[in-house]
Amino acid sequence: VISHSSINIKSSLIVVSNRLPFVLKKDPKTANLRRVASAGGLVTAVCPVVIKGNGLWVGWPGIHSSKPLYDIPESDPNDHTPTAGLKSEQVVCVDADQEIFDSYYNGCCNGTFWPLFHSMPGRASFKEEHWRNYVKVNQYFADKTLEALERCHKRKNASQSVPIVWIHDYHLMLAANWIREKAEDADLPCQMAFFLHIPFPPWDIFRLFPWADELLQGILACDMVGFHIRDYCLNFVDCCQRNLGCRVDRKNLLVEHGGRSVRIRPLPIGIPFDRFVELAQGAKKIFETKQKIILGVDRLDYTKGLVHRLRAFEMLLERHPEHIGKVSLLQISVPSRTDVKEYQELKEEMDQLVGRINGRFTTANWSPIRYIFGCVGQDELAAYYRDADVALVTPLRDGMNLVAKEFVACQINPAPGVLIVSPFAGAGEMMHEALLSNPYEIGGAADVIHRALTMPEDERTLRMSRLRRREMECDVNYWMRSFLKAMGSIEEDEIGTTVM
Ligand code: GDG
Repeated sequence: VISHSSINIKSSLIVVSNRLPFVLKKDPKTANLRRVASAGGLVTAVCPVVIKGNGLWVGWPGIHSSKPLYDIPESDPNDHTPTAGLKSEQVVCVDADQEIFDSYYNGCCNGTFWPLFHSMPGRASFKEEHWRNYVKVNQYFADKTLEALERCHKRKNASQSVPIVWIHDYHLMLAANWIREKAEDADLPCQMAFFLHIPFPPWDIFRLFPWADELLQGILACDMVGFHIRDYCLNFVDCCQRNLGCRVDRKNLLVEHGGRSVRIRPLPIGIPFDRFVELAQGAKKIFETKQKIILGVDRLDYTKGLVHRLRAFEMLLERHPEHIGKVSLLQISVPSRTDVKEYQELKEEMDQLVGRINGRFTTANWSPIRYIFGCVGQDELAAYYRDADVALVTPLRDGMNLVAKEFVACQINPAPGVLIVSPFAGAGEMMHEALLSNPYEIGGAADVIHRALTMPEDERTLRMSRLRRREMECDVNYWMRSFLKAMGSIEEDEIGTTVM
């Protein structure tokens, strides 16, 4: 468990995200609800700060209920995840009619914003009904956040600064609008921030969205807006200037809107580095082979460049046949959005391609591709990260990509492997010692894999030690502290130093 004891938070934090940090499941026998915690890096870093500052978390609990959900169960005594300390009174559930929620979530969030913001407008649908339901659900979230803010003000002590409302991701780009309006009317002062986990696209893509201005106004209702990297910040600033005619300051990343100056900040997310190191130290060895392993770990999503990756690996075996029988690609593809047609089609395409490549190259004692369609446990994942010779992180577009960071954290062996990363992932922007590979250029990607497989050990060691040092220092707690500092909620000297 990561300790935040060093952070002196001046205000309570209200986190607003589509999902709560746990889901509620109904016990089939008793019909009672119980919590099932999620243990992602975000939750690990943010939850302790919410708990410590006596803050709240507003979100959807993963089930629709006919009655409003006020009685949130306390956590299970065996739950040792960071959400366990979150008391039921620190949780505010948002719910909506299932049809409205589906239209908001599958229609607008995943059918429009996900492809559009990943610069794939051809895959985006623009339906007015989905947009109307997106507006509605964002209003529900705003109402519930107001409830949370009221609770926070009631128990706020005199020494605390005003609460911080921190809204997450593309599901909730409008909510701040109504939160600001209603909080002002109800005299419930707060500071508001928004963080986008996916890329913010260039203006020429963004403006395809018919209600683009409303989105910008929604985000600009916040006092501070964070993106992973500076490019996304600049895209956003550009859109504010060109769509809304705002006055902007590109150097200092400021946007004037509604008589306020909104701060735009690059806040690259990190991972719980120490936890991954521990996992890697404790994980059992899984590979029993002397063959080299190239590893891919992704949700099965069209943004992750999986088809391109398999083609590049096939090209490697064509161009450099010396690797045949000596190198395997282990691809773990986690099922995602499986009820959506495009994702089903992608699965079909992957199944066929894996079958074709394996059919073409397999010998009696070796297969080129090992393909897992499913989720593996974190221990197992850490063992793969630790023992792989090459990691292929080659999305067509990706906000950051945590897999690249988790791989380097787990590379604790004296003779480390090589990270290959796409320049179109936020991670590609910061992890300078990785090999860059353009996923669209299949032949070039094959050559980069060959270079990684034949790289001398001293070069691998140098590159990996620098990569690891950066991720260790700029971990997810560093991200959390940078956010609080940007909100003026902790002192400068609590941030520590950085290596970029
Ligand atoms: C969004 C943005 C941004 C994967 N397979 C297994 C497994 N995983 C875990 C990894 C990693 C996470 O899933 C995937 O994170 P990514 O960052 O790669 O991707 P998104 O889910 O698309 O996340 C992204 C992120 O938000 C944070 O801001 O970096 O750009 O798209 O943590 O470890 N975990 C387990 N088994 C698996 O098989 N246990």
